[in-house]
Amino acid sequence: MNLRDRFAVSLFHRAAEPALEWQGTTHTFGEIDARSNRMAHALTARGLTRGDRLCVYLANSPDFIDLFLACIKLGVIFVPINILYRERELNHILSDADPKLYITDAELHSLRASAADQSSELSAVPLTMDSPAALVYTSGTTGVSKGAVLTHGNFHFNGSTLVKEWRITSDDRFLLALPLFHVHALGNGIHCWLLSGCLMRLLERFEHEKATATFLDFQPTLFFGVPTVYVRLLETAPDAAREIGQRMRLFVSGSAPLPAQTLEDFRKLFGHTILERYGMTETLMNISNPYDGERRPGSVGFPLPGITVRVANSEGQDVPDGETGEVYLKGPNVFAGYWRREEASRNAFDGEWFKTGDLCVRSADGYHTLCGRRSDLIISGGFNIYPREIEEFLMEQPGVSEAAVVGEAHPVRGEVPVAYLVAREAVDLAALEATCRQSLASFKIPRRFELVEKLPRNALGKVQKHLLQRTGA
Ligand code: MCA
Ligand code: AMP
Repeated sequence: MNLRDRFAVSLFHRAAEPALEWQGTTHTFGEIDARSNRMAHALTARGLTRGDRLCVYLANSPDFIDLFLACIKLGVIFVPINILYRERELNHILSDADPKLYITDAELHSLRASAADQSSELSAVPLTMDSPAALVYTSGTTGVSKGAVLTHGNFHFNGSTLVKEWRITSDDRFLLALPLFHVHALGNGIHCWLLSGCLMRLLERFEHEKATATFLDFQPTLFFGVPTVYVRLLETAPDAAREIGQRMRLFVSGSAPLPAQTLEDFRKLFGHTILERYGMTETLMNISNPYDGERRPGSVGFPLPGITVRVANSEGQDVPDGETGEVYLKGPNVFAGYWRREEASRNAFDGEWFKTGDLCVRSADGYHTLCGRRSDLIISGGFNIYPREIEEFLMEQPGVSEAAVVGEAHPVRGEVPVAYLVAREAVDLAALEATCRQSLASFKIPRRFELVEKLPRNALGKVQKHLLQRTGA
């Protein structure tokens, strides 16, 4: 049993049903099955076989889905790359994943041409739920991005759990506007769609200026967003919001904290309480507010069925309800380790428990509320930024002797990065910003650079970032 067998509930048994709307064209499940089979033959013709890696640097499109399904069917390991990454970030992933093939727009063009002549039938490759399906790169506190190995079983468990818990059925109309290179859209979006057999309209990206028109036109019943998307949707005119809310069944938020005020403002405008849940690349979804029952503002709810969660102190012992600890968890959702990094994989676990690095408090009635992280992490518009990576980059630049990057509150993006620099000689800040723009993904570029005489440090020499945040406000 593997993901291909599970996707057959839609790709084979619902072959004639409408599956995907993309830029005015509707594809059936059968067409998607055939397209991905042809793509699988085209990849085989390029020499790809089970266990090889395929890196994909593409925006959302049906081709992206074809490539993912082709990999699932062949046992090729799919490696999606954030399209906002620049050369430096790309080079690291390309050398680490060691792919047989790397697909950009140009390469896609020729691959599509060779797929067109291939057979739409494909024989089964022996794969199990333990077979690796994807490597998804996630940065760590070390600043080095690591590939999380996600198996067929991880994706299947996650998708089927969410379908059940969030009551997703083939009657749903699902609007997906998140980037497919992250697990929010790939692990939750694509899998909930294919396992439920609903109709999905895929957008190239979320554009807030067009959001109202898209919602009114497609009339979705199901939508997944990051908090920034919900803040943007608060700009919707009241009449349109009411109409959208009447058709809608479920709005889900995750990837970053949803402010309680946004949840409340959204409820007033659309008449829906957003369901907030919590996940990670390494574990897919862990904890979710209930479909029925109270969706508590500021809280992420209860562990999903089959997942065991503990809240632990720094010695790994359980803390009582009401006290802060780190989220430890185990279950069929937990990844198979970091690609070719045995030590990092070992360090991520305490025995059988995966250590998430997220801090939380559990209430007496079982709701979990996240309250920060053990390590530095800035989340901007749902994209993760590890300050250490930017600090190291800044310190490589001429004249910069020290750098500290902190998150500053932002009304739409949640947080944005700001850099504090100690210079050993004159630093041209405009040139520095231009260098960042060339080398780093747009969301990682500090929104401000401030020169300071020295960084505040504690007795151990560690930079006290909270002091910078205060002076920088
Ligand atoms: C953002 N930008 C993009 C895209 N998204 N460019 C191309 N394609 C995209 N898909 C760039 C823009 O060029 C711009 O760059 C900046 O980001 C902000 O764009 P703007 O139009 O102002 O958009 P916005 O209204 O602020 O909304 C941004 C967004 C985007 C649509 C919310 O941030 C987004 O799609 N975020 C989702 C990220 C995500 O899926 N995370 C899940 C990670 P410039 O600033 O240079 O002008 S998985 C995860 O965290 C775990 C597992 C979990 O729990 O889900
Ligand atoms: P990633 O490494 O991209 O998978 O991001 C995972 C991280 O996003 C988690 O470790 C959390 O810190 C954060 N995250 C995900 N969902 C939520 C949420 N609902 N509230 C707060 N933080 C979240």
